[in-house]
Amino acid sequence: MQAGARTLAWGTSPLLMGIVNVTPDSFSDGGRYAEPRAAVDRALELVADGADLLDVGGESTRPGAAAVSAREELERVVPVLRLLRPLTEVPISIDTTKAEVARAALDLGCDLVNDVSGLRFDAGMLPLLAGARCGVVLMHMLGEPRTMQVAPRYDDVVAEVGAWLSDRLGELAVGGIEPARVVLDPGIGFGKRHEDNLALLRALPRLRARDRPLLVGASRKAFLGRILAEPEPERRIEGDLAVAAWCRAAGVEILRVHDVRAAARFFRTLETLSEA
Ligand code: HH2
Repeated sequence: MQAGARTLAWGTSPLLMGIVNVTPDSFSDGGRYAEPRAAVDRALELVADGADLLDVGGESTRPGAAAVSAREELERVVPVLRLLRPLTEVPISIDTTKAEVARAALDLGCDLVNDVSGLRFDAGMLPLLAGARCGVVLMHMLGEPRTMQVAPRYDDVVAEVGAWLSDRLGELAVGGIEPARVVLDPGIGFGKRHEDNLALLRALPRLRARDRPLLVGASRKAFLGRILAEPEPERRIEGDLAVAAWCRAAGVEILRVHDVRAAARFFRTLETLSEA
């Protein structure tokens, strides 16, 4: 699919979206890359490790995280994007729910906007993206990060998330964002109980509306901590790789991961084994 000036081409394994958190309070790598130069070095390391895309974010969305102002988010991500854009040709996505941040990122050459609110939090986001050529990651979240894990409830999580993605895709189309530019994401961990996350991962093919590509972001998340009885997010790699194999078998197009090197080597091995 076309995403801004760049093209995403699907293969037998999902494309790897490497996570670049420019936040002091990310749940998984808390503040390590908050300095622009360090974030750029990390991004280039992810590309060398095999990242097919980069997702740059300046606001933590972990459960309970406090919102940051647009100004603060801009101060975090703009220096990184300005330095990074000329240094790599891989598509860059901006992880933001704010139209002002998305606009600045698109002006600096970002190719996709990854809005975990499903373009709900900022009324300016839909018209902005309608007037752009960028790719759009449309993710399902119940509520908002501050409260989403308080008491999430579904009668049938797969049917409800699937219907929401499909309906929202239609609303985006009415607003001027063609479905051909949109990637769908069930939003693992965003207003979901443990069993909801598992049900969604078990039913991935059912979440695909209008043949659009699927993105899964499960890397280091709490449900893996629970399965593995592992409190340290950075020590959940076995869970990440199991999810990677699972998503590959389910035909997922993009996997959002922290440890790109491990995932790339894992897929390279699987691909070599499956060559006829
Ligand atoms: N998960 C996180 C952030 N952005 N975007 C999409 N499309 N899908 C996801 O599952 C997703 C996302 C949370 O992970 P992380 O960026 O590691 O942590 P933080 O929220 O602290 O930035």
